Amino acid sequence: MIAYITGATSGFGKAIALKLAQQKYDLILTGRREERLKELEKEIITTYKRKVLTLTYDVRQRETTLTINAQLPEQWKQIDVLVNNAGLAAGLSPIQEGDIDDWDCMIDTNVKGLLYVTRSIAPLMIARGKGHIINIGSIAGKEVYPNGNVYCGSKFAVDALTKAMRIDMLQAGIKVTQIAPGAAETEFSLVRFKGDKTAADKVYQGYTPLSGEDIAEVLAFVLSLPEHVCLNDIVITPTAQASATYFNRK
Ligand code: NDP
Ligand code: 8X3
Repeated sequence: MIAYITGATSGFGKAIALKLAQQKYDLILTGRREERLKELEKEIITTYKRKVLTLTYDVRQRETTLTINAQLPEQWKQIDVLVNNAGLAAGLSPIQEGDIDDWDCMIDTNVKGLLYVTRSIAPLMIARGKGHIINIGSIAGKEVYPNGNVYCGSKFAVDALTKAMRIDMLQAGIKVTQIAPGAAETEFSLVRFKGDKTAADKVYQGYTPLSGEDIAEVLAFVLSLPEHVCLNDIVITPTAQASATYFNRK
């Protein structure tokens, strides 16, 4: 079994890679930070004895993404699972004050990047008549919150595209699932606040947030189900979170 995971250099993607390695998947792992991909490759080979192919690229680069995936070695083309995880939030400000570069970055990564990867990999699954695409959406793709505007819009797009993929690939036998997490402590907030650790830490104060391992656990459960069962959409929050903005902080 082969799983292809985008954004495996940290957070959810890394935790999912380790969990699926433990479950005997060989892995195609992508991200922009090559050194981290190489470290993870070493860890997986040493600990779990699985095969790993690392691909260092930026999902925003259309030609690079399409070319790298078109040139996958023959033995790596039988992809059973695609996890569209690479993504980010950049900034948190009202739309009338938003940084347009941040908007482009989020839309290019979370929406267009996800589409480029899916467009590359889905035909390989369809040719085999099986495969499972798991998109990492967000509670921000279910509810809009103050200053979340473009990030929320990009994740609403993931929500819609997940439904569209399930419809378009139904006759080909492809499963499509969205996992939509709430607050999870990864590098997400550090990236959103551009390295401001104090602002990032504040997001997770007073309650226990989700971890990458929590998401990996749920994803592994999704993959454990029988061939005729497809979990379509999973919203997962910390116990202390009831909506995008309502928390029980101590
Ligand atoms: P992290 O910042 O820890 O991980 C993000 C991953 O995405 C990294 O591996 C990063 O790799 C990769 N990535 C970002 N931009 C690009 C790009 N242009 N090209 C290729 N890879 C890229 O955050 P999370 O693990 O939390 O985020 C993973 C996903 O989960 C995202 O889609 C995020 O929106 C979503 N999410 C996060 C939540 C949270 O609270 N943490 C909640 C709900 C959803 P690299 O920098 O090496 O390229
Ligand atoms: C990340 C969760 O609520 O910060 O997608 O947008 S949230």
